[in-house]
Amino acid sequence: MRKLLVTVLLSFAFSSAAFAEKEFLDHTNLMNHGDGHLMDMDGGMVMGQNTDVLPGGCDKIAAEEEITVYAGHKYSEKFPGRMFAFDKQEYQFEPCTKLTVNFINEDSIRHQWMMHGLPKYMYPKGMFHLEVTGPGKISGTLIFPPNDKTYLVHCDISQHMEKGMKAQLKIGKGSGDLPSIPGVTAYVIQDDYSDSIPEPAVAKPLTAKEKRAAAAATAAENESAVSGILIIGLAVGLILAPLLASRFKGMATGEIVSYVFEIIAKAIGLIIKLITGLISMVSSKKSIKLSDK
Ligand SMILES: [Cu+2]
Repeated sequence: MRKLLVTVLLSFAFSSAAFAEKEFLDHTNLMNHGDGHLMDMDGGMVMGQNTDVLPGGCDKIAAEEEITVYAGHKYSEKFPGRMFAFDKQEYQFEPCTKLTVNFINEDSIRHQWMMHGLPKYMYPKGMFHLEVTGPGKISGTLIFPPNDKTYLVHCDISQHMEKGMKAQLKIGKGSGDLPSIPGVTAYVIQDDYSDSIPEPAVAKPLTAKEKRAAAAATAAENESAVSGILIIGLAVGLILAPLLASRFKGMATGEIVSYVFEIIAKAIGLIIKLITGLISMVSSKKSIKLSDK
């Protein structure tokens, strides 16, 4: 009986979701939210879908094309130091092309194929965007504007672009190259994988004698600071005491209290003015130093 129970429990554990390979999902059943925005409840999303509106300057759809984009960790293996990548880093199409993108995510995390810089009058935020959470496929369509331009395509999940999931898409002749496209253009920050990295400098530990000397110096410093403040306080008290005594002669207790509060309020106001003045002085000095890049 016990053996049977163990077997049942084990087989249940191994067949449960935690142990199963993530299933590949074909996101075809999307809800249309309008404005080219489609979604499902399984992490699939399309934004900026446009299958029929011609961008200004296009007389007609010049060509109909279809591509399949693969996204995943394994595509970054040929780029040292990168973690994620698309299977291709560069695309080129003719102006006014209608393009359907089949986006396949091969990782068990969220990836996107996001284009920026499209005309905002027809693409919300100038974006065309495909997204899949976990292994799966999603498709979307857009129509390119007529001008030669280079568009950034990337995954916008935190750090995925910096870690390699980045490409450029040229319409016509494009408008130059974007930096840090893996395998296409130079990295803005170049990693160093040579073995000539110098050993980090290690601070020499202090000897017991040096430690004692340092402690004594700190103590002396603290002491002198305390006695300095004490002397200033005493001096101020000594000067103010006779002045206040003559001032308060013949005043009622209530009057004295309100007078003292007034002085305190004035002093605080003065200190705040002084501090703000100092801060603005310091910050204005800093802002002058900024170099134009
Ligand atoms: Cu990603």
